[in-house]
Amino acid sequence: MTRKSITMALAGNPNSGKTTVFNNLTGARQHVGNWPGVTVAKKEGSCTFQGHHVKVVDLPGVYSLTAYSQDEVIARDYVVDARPDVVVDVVDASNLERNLYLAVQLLEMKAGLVIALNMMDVARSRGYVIDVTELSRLLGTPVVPMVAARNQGTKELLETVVGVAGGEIPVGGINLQYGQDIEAEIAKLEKLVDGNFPAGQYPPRWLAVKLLEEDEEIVRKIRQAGVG
Ligand SMILES: Nc1nc2c(ncn2[C@@H]2O[C@H](COP(=O)(O)OP(=O)(O)O)[C@@H](O)[C@H]2O)c(=O)[nH]1
Ligand SMILES: [Mg+2]
Repeated sequence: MTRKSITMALAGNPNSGKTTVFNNLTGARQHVGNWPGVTVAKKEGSCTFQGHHVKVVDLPGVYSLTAYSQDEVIARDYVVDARPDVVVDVVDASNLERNLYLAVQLLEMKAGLVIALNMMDVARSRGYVIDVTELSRLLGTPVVPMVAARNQGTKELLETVVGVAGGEIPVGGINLQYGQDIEAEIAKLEKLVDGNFPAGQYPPRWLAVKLLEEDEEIVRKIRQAGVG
């Protein structure tokens, strides 16, 4: 790909190693500000890789992307509003099941997702054998094994991020199926919101599911947009 600027966001559960990955990527090239309108710290940094300028944004650590906490709303809004080229979900390989909950939500949002499968040393020491290729196939998105505490996997992560940003490496998205009755309602709502929502970057199906969940933040945004 030609040289370009790439924006990547780091998402992940608290304690998955996000800050360690962020520091490995950016070194001293980082600064801390605040997310607009709130006192939550926003860390940004950058690095140069294979001639590309990569901006890295550290999102608040969250377990999911509902609207129940300020951190979740910040992370979610950044993914859909700022549209980073790539979202890297730092996943704790020793707590795979719990961590994949967020990964699935990001896949549902059709974020350009790369899984940084961190803490591989901890997973190994507990005797867990993770088939990385199979995990990547199942999720339909790249998975990069890492031991961030020893700066292992950083280069591979950047190679993958550059490949995804350039369109050479495919990323996945998934639609969870909710059964006939709910799917019928989703289809109706999807038609209503599709194209009507000014911030048209939200996937219509995702909006429809959030409306059925009565997600306060999305209901408010839809009302503001004067839809329905
Ligand atoms: N064993 C091991 N520890 C790690 C790894 N990555 C991060 N850590 C440690 O895990 C703890 C939480 O990491 P941190 O980056 O602060 O997580 P955050 O809450 O997601 O930002 C710290 O003590 C790190 O040194 C790893 O790959 N292996
Ligand atoms: Mg942190």
